[in-house]
Amino acid sequence: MSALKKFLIIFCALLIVFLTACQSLDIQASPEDLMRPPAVDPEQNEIERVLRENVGNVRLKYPKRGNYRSAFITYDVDGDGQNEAIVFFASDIQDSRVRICILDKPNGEWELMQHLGGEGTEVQEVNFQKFTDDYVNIVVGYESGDQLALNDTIVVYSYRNDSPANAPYLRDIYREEYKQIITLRRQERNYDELLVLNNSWVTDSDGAGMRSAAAVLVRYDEQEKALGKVSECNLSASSVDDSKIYIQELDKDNFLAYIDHVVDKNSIFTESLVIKENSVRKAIRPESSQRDDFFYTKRSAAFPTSDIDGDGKYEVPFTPDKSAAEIITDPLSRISDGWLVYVLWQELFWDDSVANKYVPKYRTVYNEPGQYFFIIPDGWLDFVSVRTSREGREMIFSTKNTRSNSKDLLSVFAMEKGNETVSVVPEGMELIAGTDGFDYYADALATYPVEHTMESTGKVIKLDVVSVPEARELLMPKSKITGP
Ligand SMILES: [Ca+2]
Ligand SMILES: [Ca+2]
Repeated sequence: MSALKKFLIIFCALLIVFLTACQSLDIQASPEDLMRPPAVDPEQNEIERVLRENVGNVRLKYPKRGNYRSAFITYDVDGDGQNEAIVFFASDIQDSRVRICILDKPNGEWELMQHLGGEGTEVQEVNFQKFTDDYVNIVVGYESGDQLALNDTIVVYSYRNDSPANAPYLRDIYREEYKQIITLRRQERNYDELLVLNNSWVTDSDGAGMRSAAAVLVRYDEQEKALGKVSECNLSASSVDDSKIYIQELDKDNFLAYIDHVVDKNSIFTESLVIKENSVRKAIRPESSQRDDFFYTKRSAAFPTSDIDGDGKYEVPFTPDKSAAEIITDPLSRISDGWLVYVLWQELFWDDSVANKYVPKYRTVYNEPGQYFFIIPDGWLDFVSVRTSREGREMIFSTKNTRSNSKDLLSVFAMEKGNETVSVVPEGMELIAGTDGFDYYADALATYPVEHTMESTGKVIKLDVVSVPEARELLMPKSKITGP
């Protein structure tokens, strides 16, 4: 071995030792390092110093949710190209009410400009929105702190610092009771509007009180030169505390809002609203044949409003029970296997008339043990039934003839990953989809159109079969359905 080769071997060996040592130094952090708080922004330190110098040793309040959760929120509210700082605090233990304060740099150094009493005891969320051309507004959701309160409060602030002649000032320009808030931006206007859901207490004609709820459209009014309520619509729910809202663009300037209201811990129903021009109102009108949202959309809480086919429009699921099934004449709704749920996905047909209503889009069978939906092809309606096997995770579709001449058409199967008891893929099945929890398989049990004799008339029809590639399009794992 030459001297050069020896040198190279030793050099490489040393290099490896050196690199390994570097790597392990990188990875190993001492417990002290891990316990050290993250480095604090010096600007935040300065803001905090100025704040405490002016208002004393206060307790800072952090927004509980939303995009801005820092105790020191910096944003260019007045549009002068330089950020202001918004801070929330409570002054002492006795007085837990939140105050909002704004700091700015009028002369290059942070100064506390103003602080105002907020509303309630905690800050839920903070947003910056543009309701007009002029400037950005600060929208703050305050938690009331009162267990018995029906609502919390949203307060909209403006901050102006645009004239040397006037002192900068922060003021509240709008407040509204709220439980849920959604921002709407109409392309035509290019400004924000708010859809506010809140609870209320109404008294009926007998003088009895009952809980109610409403949706309020809040917008800047050009005539009034102020932010205000432009429209209000009573809702069918008695509370919007846990309602979920899904917004869909109807056209460039109008929206549909689907609200999943909680009925009890197991069930929900959907109310649909249209937000058009200066109004918010129910999409399905009282004079419509489908005026009862509850009746047409009540279902298990396991099925939220979703865009199941990803076309940008929401579908509202419905799991009709026996009495509903008699009205929504749908033979599949009588599926009574404990593993399976018949789910009818409806689309809201909206044409701005009283004819607005839900129309069936997909008829599906939901397989609970395998967590998947299977869309029933239109040609199968009335003629096909389904049974389960393999701990409920396999569905076998067959013609509805009497037992002696019933023919199997298709089998779909969900194999749970890592499950020991069902670990062998049934023979002949092909993999068609997969998720973190399951692999999905299908097998076409009939490969050419099947003759089916209708029991009532004796008429013979030819039923289309579903191939494995077609089954791939019809099976939807629940975890892959896009929610809000
Ligand atoms: Ca600014
Ligand atoms: Ca859709």
